[in-house]
Amino acid sequence: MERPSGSKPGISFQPARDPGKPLGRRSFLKLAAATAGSVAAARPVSAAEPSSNYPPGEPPWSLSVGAGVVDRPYGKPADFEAGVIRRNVPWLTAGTESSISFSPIQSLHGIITPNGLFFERYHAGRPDVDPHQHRLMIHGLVERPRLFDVNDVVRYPSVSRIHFIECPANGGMEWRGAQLNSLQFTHGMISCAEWTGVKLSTLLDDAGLKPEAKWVMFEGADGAHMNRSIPIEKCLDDCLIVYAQNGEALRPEQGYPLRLVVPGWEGNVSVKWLRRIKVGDQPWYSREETSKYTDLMADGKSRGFTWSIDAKSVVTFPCPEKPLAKPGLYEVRGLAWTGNGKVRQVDVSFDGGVSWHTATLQEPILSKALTRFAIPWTWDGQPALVQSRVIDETGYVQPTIEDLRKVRGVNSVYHNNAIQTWQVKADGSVYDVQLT
Ligand SMILES: Nc1nc2c(c(=O)[nH]1)N[C@H]1C(S)=C(S)[C@@H](COP(=O)(O)O)O[C@H]1N2
Ligand SMILES: [Mo]
Repeated sequence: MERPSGSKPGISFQPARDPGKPLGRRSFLKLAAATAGSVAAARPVSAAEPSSNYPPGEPPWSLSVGAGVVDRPYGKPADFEAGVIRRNVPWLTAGTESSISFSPIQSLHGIITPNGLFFERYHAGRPDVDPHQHRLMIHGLVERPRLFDVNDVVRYPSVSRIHFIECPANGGMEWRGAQLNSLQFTHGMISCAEWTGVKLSTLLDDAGLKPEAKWVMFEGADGAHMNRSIPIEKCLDDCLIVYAQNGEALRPEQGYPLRLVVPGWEGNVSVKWLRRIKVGDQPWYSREETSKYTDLMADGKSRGFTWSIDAKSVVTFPCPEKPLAKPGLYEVRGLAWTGNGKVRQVDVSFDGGVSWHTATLQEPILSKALTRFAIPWTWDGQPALVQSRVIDETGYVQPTIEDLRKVRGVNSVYHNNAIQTWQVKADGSVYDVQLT
């Protein structure tokens, strides 16, 4: 297929690979079934249904007494929303204990991810931590080593902040080409919550940092004992030790009962089930910052400590799971975020990046949080190539996948923040493609 006129010469159009071929036919069928199911659930009621249920008629649920208050001591979504769930990609990892579940961002609204739909990433499964037996140790280069229980942490002055967490492997399968025909799978390793806890600086001040303190190691209570080293400047800037997520205790999936949140940095450093904080004078060079979470470049060398999440955005409607029903006026919607602070501007293209239109940013626009954008679009029923491009408050502009590959090659699985292209076909269906 030809790129639209006005685009750079010599550029060819590369559609999403059939995931069934390189990845095994059965996995593809599972993906296709999952996608088809959620699309069907979103379809409007058909004209064949009895119109006596519509106003001024009365449907059955208006003519009887509803359920009482005792059957749902803890609420849950409507049964009709059963397709809005986290999903995993079976071929991605050897087992589910070292895997990832993707958030259904194609079905979410606003900037807060409901707790039951927050993406999950485990290196050794999800431990069942007993909060009464859990302790947080602070030791190393401090004047007063500490052993806190959860209540000790809760007694400190509290703060609530809205921040995203994104695994740097989000989009990692798309480095070599468009691979997954699904917004959930190309971008669903991101979620955003209101976190409540204590500033890390408060706990470190209380323990008393020694003058040589330069780095801090954080370790989880899971079987992986997952641990990362973070420079003291970031620790004293905006890191949080949290015990609550969107108003309730952290979910076990997110690190119950205590978690580190490192705003704007790759999700891996936000250590869950936090049990140990050790202050030192140099990094620990743990597995997660040497063999993993480093970026293998084209020349075979690796970049280390690539913490910050660069600015990224994606159109969430339309997308493969949410096609266009018919020509007409739509509000095109999406999400933008940056580890550098706030989102300044998002532009949307309907012709594969030839022309751009500035979208409206929706309030609130918070630092290191998801930001919503929207722009009206009258779709004329012709094929289109829909993209979004974010510029953050530092002036950083989201790159194309070609630009990223020029600098970084295709060896890495991490930090792919490229502009996403959705191909809209004349029948309104939407596909993951790359313009190369
Ligand atoms: N203790 C511990 N912390 C952890 C992990 C883990 O496996 N064990 N996974 C990390 C990774 S790789 C990411 S991307 C984030 C994911 O956070 P979430 O599962 O709350 O979405 O947690 C990080 N913290
Ligand atoms: Mo991750």
